[in-house]
Amino acid sequence: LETEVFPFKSPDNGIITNLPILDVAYYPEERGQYNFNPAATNNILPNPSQSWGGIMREVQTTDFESSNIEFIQFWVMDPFHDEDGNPTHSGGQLFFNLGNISEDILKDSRKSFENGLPTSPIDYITGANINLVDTTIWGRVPTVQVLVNAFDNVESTRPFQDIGLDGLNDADELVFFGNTWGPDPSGDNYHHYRGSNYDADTVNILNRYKQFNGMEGNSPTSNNFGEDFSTSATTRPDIEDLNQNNNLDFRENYFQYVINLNPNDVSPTNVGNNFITDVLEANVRTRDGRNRMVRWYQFKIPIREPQQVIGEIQDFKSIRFMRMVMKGFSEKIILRFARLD
Ligand SMILES: [Ca+2]
Ligand SMILES: [Ca+2]
Ligand SMILES: [Ca+2]
Ligand SMILES: [Ca+2]
Repeated sequence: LETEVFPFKSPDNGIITNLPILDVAYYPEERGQYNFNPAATNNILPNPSQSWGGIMREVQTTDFESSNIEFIQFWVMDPFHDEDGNPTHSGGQLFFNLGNISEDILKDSRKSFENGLPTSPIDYITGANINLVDTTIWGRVPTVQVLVNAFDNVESTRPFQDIGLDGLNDADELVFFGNTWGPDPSGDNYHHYRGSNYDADTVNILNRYKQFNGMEGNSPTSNNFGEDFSTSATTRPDIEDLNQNNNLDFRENYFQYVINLNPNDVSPTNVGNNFITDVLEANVRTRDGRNRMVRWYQFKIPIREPQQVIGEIQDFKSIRFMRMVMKGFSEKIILRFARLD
């Protein structure tokens, strides 16, 4: 609830609001989508502290100078709190990148976009559709130009297009990458967080979201839901063009900011360091009727004082993307963000 983090804020119009929250769960031991690290066995990575995980998005107001944007500011629920966190967590680092960030997720300088893929099978024997795709180390990319960011209108074609950035369905992934990676070699298969099979197996809430960011099968049409509710995550094709300017941007010029996330650096005695500007403790009543202490930290990063400048970027006039990366963790960590501005 909003009042947990902002106890003195009077609710707008007397309505008690649920605070918009972004939960980020990072599993450094697990192979993510399109990670073909040869050291992985059964999808588990041997040196988790060398892994990284990140999310990026486009920035709508790109000129930070004329719009006077000075801080990245957010609240995080204490991930190391002894009541529900891990006080002996070995920790890691949280990076923020602001600037030009590559959209070329499958790094090959080619733009992957599901809606450019053929709407019927590719057959190398008959030659059907083979001129519509090029082969890359990651799979297939369209050779055609498509300017409308939408799937083909005919519903029956969806299974040929909604197959992820690799341009391969599971069967083709097996042909491409062999059978050492399991039944989903690219690791890109989607599953809605609700599902009869999840219910039957009483899968917990975190595991229910593990495949929700999958890009293969995340846009089923209603005849393919397989449940009596919509299992679609998005009606939009997955595409290596986040800001939708019809361009694959693969420059990496950005400002970098680093926060240390470990039980020593994120503690009530460290306010004033590590970009922590405030700490808040609140007793909340949980749904099962217990009283529980919840601690939130406020972080405020002055964007004019980056720790590092990567590539060529001089000013804050064209900040087109923001990326958040977690690195250096050897065990799972869950970050609950409130008001990430
Ligand atoms: Ca690419
Ligand atoms: Ca795929
Ligand atoms: Ca797959
Ligand atoms: Ca998709």
